[in-house]
Amino acid sequence: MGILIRDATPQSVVDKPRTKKPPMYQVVLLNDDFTPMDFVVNILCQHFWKSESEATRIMLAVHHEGRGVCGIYSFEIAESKTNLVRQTSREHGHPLKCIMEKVEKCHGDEPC
Ligand code: TYC
Repeated sequence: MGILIRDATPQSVVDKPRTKKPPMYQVVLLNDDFTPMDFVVNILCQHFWKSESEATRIMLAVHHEGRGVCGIYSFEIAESKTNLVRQTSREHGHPLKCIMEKVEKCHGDEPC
């Protein structure tokens, strides 16, 4: 009789799906004292497909709380939108700051 060698891999690991969801990135606007409010609203409408009222809500959240999420995307899309916001702001002479952050955990009804 041969020797039975047991695989030490836990069943939970064996059962785990091998495909991992790609990481998602949120594009975030930061507040400053100089960028006009209507410029920020236009950015949100034109580049993030927000309605006028949703764009105004996000802009005011940034204004009062310091930052706000414009949307959640794959790395390439988030990078290109971040660069577009930065470039458009510079072209208009505004200091608007836009960053992208890896989404660590999805919560609530945020798309991820
Ligand atoms: N705080 C700016 C003002 O009072 C408005 C503003 C909102 C600027 C959002 C940047 O991401 C921003 N004009």
